[in-house]
Amino acid sequence: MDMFPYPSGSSMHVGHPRGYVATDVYSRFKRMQGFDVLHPMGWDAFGLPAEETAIANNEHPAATVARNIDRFRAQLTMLGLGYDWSREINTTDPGYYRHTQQIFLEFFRRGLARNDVVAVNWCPALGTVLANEDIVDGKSERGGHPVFQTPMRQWVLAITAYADRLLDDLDLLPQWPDRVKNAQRSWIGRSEGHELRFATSAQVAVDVFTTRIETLFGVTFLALAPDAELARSLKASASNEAEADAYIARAAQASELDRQSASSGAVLLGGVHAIHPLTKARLPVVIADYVLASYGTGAVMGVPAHDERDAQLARALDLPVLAVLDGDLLTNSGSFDGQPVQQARSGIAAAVAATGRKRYKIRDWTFSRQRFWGEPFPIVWIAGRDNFHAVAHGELAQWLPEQPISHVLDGVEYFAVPVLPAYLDAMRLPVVVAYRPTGTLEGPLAGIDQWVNAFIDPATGQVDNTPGHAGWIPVRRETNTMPQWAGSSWYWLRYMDPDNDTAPFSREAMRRWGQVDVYAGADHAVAHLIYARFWHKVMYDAGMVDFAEPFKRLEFLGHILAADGSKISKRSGNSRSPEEVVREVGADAFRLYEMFIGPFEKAIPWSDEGLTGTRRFLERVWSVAHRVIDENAPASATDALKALHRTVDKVGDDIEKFRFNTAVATLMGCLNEVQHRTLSVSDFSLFLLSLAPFAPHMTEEIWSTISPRESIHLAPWPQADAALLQDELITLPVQVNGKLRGNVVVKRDIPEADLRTVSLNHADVSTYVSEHTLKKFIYVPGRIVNLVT
Ligand code: ANZ
Repeated sequence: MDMFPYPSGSSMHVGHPRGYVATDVYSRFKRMQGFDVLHPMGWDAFGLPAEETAIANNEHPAATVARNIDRFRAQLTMLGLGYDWSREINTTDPGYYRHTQQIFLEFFRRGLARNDVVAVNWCPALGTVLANEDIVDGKSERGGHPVFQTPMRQWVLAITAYADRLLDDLDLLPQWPDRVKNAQRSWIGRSEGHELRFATSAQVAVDVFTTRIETLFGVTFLALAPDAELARSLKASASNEAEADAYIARAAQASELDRQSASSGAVLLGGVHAIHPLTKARLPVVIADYVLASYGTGAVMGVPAHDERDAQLARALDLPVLAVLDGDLLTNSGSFDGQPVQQARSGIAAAVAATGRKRYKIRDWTFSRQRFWGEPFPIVWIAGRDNFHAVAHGELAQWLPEQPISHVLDGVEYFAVPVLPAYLDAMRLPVVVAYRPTGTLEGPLAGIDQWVNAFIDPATGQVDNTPGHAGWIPVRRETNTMPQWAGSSWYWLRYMDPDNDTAPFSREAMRRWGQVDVYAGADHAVAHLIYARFWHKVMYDAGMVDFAEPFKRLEFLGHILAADGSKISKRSGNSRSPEEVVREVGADAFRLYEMFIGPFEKAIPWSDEGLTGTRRFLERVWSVAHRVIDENAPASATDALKALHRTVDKVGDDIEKFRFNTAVATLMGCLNEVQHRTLSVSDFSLFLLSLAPFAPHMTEEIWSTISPRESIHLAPWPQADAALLQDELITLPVQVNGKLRGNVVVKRDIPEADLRTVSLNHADVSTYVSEHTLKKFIYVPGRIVNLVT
């Protein structure tokens, strides 16, 4: 499976298809090996870019998207990418997103979807709230507009409830690159520490979270986040409340990211102090913007001797610094002096009755957007508790969370009512062209009356626009939409059962295909992978899937760059269209070039010369093939035969490992070796079969002469003859302490770790040395193995 594209622009440039060609080669290879291969493609088409293009063109985003998809699909088809188009999906198709809505209802009923008033990243220029990952250096990632923190009612998904599993289950993924797993680990950011309480002079206790409780005797102040509730209550007791208010207001202007990189200092609360739980010393209390309200308890015990940010603050406000660690031992710490850190940690925690706590960097996921072009939430709001109780029964009650969700508007309490799966047609986006961001905190749907106003049948839960049905109760549709991440958080499952209109996918289809065996795409995908894994685990808990992780193996590709090493982009004018390239050299040469250009995971600049090279290679394949067919020799020269078998072996191995560039190099080397030799048609077929996944059109054309009844792409992948690979095997004498004890026969390029195991396990060697007694393993490559006990 490819990470499906985002058809926002009108077409692709030559860099885009690299990953698609790779998965195509891989799936053709797997199909030849006899696997039943599902290689699908679809479109991730909700979101800001499509909406903005539509607004600029003054048309409905569905029209923009349809046009872009047609162009993208034509381009992919032109390259001979063997997708099963009968399984094509489009996240903006109502037949798809009704299931996204239905899966959201699983979050809702499990209490994993909240409705909170939270400080959100409000971007006036885009007219929307952005997720933290949509912001770079305090500006919107798209367009670089300023972003402000504003409180707002939002849908929030409780991803933190899954933080431990998202972290621990990374161990179930040996076929993921380590750096990706590490990126996920640091995003989740679990730290283990303690929470402890400080009394204050102001009748309010301050709880702090620390990962370094052994430094407790070094605490010289407490620091509170400006936007934490605690700061508000404590500053009210301060002698300089006005100054504190001004500081809090100033801090609110900056985003969290700004605050961490460029702190605007701190303010000392006059006349307020905290009490050290052991020394009973009076500690100053400050409000400081490097403390985040959303992490830990929103309060920090300041240890300037051992923490850099605390040290900066102590310097700025001229607060004392007290060192309590000397290397690994405690000092200035009363009865704990001289203890090592580990021991002091548990001792001090016990002395102050601190609770062990795990904390996470990851936040609950602000899941609503104030845009038009997204999945509407399958939620309507009903006024008053009586009305809510009138609908909350039967099937509808099964979709309600334990705690009802409500909010108050103009003095009326509104309750969130799920729209049942059977009635989700009522939650399709309206077909209006004239919508715009409202410029207020609310999205465009809030300005469309026929969207907002509806009725619900208390008997069945059906939602409809028509007034006048007896007994139906007026409701207001939710006007927020889901973020772009929603549609891509479950799409692999939809490919397995794309036409199912009663459920997102059937259990049989899910069991038949199971996990995605290989997932390939760009490596900016940390957020996508976390969200997808989260949704998958919720579906797992809901009994919808029976495997805990969605993607078994992950392969990241490097981008193709412009000739000067810069990023290919339409704006910089350095992009070539795939159409142009295909017209010049053909789709096969283009595919072969994208695979040959360099290691799959490395970013590589495009080169027209390289392209000409692969084109010439294919021309030689063509003429050698026709010479061989015309000559129709009964047998091949022995050395040529060996070269062919080695090639099949190596190319298969390389494709399996996503080493496409060395596979192509092997094919090129092989052609050089055999092109002037006598070759039988059936032996040369080995070459054609191993080239077929890379150059599907030309090999098929040649194959039609050799084997007119069968497609080369359905022919079995050839098995290399082990006897002909013989001279790849070498015999190595194995010595133990300088005495010859046996010989091992191994592949010439055997990894040393394997050679070590093979040598130790040799029957005549193992009597003299074992894993335990082995001191030294010495390998003189190609000559001898020496084991020293
Ligand atoms: C005392 C201390 C002494 C700390 C020391 C560190 C070093 P990680 O590892 O990232 O979880 N902290 C706690 N809550 C915070 C908040 N809301 N905003 C900013 N900083 C906060 O970091 C945990 C440490 O970060 C905690 O341990 C606390 O400072 C600070 F030599 O407590 B420490």
